[in-house]
Amino acid sequence: MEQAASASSDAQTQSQRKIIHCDCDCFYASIEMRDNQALVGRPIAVGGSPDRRGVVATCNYEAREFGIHSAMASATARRLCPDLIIIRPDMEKYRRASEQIHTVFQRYTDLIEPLSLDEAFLDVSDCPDFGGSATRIATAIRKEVHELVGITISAGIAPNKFLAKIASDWNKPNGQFVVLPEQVSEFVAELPVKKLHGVGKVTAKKMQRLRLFTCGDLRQLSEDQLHAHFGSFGERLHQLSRGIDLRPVSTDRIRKSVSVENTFDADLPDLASCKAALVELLPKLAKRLAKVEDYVIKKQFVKLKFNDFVITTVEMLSPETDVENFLTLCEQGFSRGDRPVRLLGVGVRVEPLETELDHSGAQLPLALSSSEEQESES
Ligand code: DCP
Ligand code: MG
Repeated sequence: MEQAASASSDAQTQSQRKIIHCDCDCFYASIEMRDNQALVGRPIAVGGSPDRRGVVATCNYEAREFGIHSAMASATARRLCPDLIIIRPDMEKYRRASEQIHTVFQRYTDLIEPLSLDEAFLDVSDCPDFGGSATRIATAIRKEVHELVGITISAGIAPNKFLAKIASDWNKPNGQFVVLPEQVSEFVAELPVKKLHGVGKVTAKKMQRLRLFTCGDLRQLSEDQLHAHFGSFGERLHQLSRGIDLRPVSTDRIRKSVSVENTFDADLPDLASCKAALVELLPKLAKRLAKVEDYVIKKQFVKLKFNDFVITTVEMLSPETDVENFLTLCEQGFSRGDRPVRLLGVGVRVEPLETELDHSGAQLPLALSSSEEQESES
């Protein structure tokens, strides 16, 4: 057994990190149950119609008892559970819930790596709240998400992403699980190889033939032996089977836009008042942009929510935050509703600097695009 010897400098580095993996419970289904209490306690799925060869995007835990799961044909799901209620997805609603959940995350850290609408890694190593206890931070996040969004979320707390992700599944739904640095070796030893990222059906079969069932079994092999069996993946297996994962929480993917917005106590009655309010928002936007490193601006946009909650966003390609452009966008947005405005936002779409260097010097044509959506506030 050589695993104890692997308290290498790598393992020591990672033991100082505190990573939380948050994952909402049956996300789309939870949102639908939140919005229609009559669905609570009954088996429901969100997905396409069985008559149109639709598939299940997700289902609640009641439906899971019948063997229904994501990606299953809706027709099969209905056969397994004739009482199954199938609801059409409302992506806009799920996106809005996801944004709200992120506002909770942002209270604790800027280091957030979203994996999907309902899932993210948070690095809370430097968060001073609750005396720096990641366990208590996770509890607070789960409570706040429940209060703000009305759904439950599970969390895994560990010294790295690999373990945090596994841990968030351990006490699902509406639970959390902690792997303390000193528990890593024991926790991973018992873990089935199938739980390792990158071990699919084929690799799992091969491992079974080699009588490698758990990470503890993998640890019996040297790095060279793992390399001989699994090629370049061998090195990763050597690390993962010891609970080592040095991948940082990467925020790159979230930096898609920077914006500020304001909901006004009294609706802005006309275009002139919108323009005046917009100009007042610009210093705030500049302040927020000053905190973002290594980005280039790709677009400017203006968002308006009218007094009937219809939202419209107007954007244009632009490499800067030009005031005249914002005012033009505001005019265009306002003309789509021509009625009082309750919320106004200004922002820019950004990309990391490296992307820009790839095509530096390219002239950006001026173009306009837009989107309009109906918001049903609850
Ligand atoms: N989703 C989808 N198609 C899939 C898998 C998922 O459309 N094949 C959608 C619906 C889910 C959401 O993504 O609600 C999140 O996916 P998860 O894998 O986290 O599953 P759930 O949140 O639904 O359930 P769990 O409680 O297991 O996390
Ligand atoms: Mg989920």
